[in-house]
Amino acid sequence: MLAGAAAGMATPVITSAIGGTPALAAPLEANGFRGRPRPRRITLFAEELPGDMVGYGLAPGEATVPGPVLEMWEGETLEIQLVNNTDHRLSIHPHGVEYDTESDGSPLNDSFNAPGECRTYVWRSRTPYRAEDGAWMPGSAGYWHYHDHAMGTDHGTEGLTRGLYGALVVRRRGDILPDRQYTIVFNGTTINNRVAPEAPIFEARLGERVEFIAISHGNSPHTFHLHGHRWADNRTGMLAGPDDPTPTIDNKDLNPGSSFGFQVIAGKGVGPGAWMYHCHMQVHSDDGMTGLFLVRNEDGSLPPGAEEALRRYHAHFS
Ligand SMILES: [Cu+2]
Repeated sequence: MLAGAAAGMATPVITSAIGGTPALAAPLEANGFRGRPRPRRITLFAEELPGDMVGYGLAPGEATVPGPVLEMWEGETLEIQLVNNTDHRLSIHPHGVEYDTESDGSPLNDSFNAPGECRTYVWRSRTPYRAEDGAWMPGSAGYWHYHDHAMGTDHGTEGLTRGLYGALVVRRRGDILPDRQYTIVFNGTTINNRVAPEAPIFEARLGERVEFIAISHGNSPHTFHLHGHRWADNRTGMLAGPDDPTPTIDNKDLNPGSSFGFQVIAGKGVGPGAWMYHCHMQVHSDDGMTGLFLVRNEDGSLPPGAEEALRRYHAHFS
């Protein structure tokens, strides 16, 4: 049985049975948000995992690679208490949000967790604002990511190699929330530290809104390609209207430290089926940087040909 977890529209809290990207929503409205939100506090646990991996998790024993999707609404502040349950120095370092040097997560700024230590990191975000000279400055909204910056080297090279990374989504008020959400990290020549036929199989039902967050780490350039689907090359992956000149793409450069995200309507115009996603550098895809986006029928059943495609995926790379 390959069924992923069901998910509602009201909240982006989603856990995938395959791929391991539990999400953390930021329900500001439920907290009585009135323009200036109180800091929201979460606790993350860094733990050793089988296969020489290390992951972040929202509870002891729940660490995954990638770690949970952390979400903020623009304007919100997130206080992260990181518990280091390993014997290694490690940290958490975000992209895209604002933080003081004490929350940098780098040994350079003496900002990390010693083995067994608990440490709080504070991330701030902001809405677009007008500078004193009148120019508009960007807000924090975007598909970002976080990662270790201290294990092994001063750049966290061992931590990154072993899986200490995850997605950070900062949403603008009014952004459309997905039915399902998946993190894809091209790390070295792996996908989420796995290669085909063990690379993640992400699932959805025909017509569901699916959000992909793509991130890269390591020493190689990559190109991310998704079969049968396309998106607008901007912050959200969506157009503002029929005349929006944003290019439409289905393939995008993904270099170390980069990230982007987009939403698609699963199977829209192409139908259900086993759709590949992969790195488009041939030597990488041939070596197993290939996974599947399995779009089921609306009732959850598999469409004709999907079983065979799944078998071929497993046979081809094993
Ligand atoms: Cu590649």
